[in-house]
Amino acid sequence: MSLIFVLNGPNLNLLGKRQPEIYGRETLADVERDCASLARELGHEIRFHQSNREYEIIDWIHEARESAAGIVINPAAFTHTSVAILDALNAFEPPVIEVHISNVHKRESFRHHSFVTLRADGVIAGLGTEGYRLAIRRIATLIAASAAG
Ligand code: CA2
Repeated sequence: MSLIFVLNGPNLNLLGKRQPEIYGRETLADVERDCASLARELGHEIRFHQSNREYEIIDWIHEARESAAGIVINPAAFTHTSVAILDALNAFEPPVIEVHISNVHKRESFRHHSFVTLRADGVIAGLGTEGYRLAIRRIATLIAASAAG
């Protein structure tokens, strides 16, 4: 059994409560529940966090260095601004999958650039909250591949 960190950036605590036309109707608690149950099915465990503060996300990435076999991250608006989150992820060796609920490429041009993409092993955008579950599946595949050598 491996531990997968699922990290969420600013304002994602509002998921399901505002702008359902962009982000859907599922709340972050729904996403956490679904990710936990899928991870369990795949023989893994998740640690799920959300913060509106950049340093907390960085601290969780540092914590993941000690204990996690992969990170699923939706850095939200920090995606487009944070060299600090990129630097923290660059110090984390196992797989990283970047998730965006909306299709950032169909939106304003400032959302087209991601610092995190420079480190991510894969990027999922525009598949709604299902993207989180797909990212967990991918991390599980990569964990199995690395265990098989
Ligand atoms: O599509 C995504 O998942 C984003 O990472 C979401 C961020 C946005 O800044 C990125 O460009 C794309 C925004 C998260 C805010 O989430 C809300 C959810 C419901 C209501 C209001 C904000």
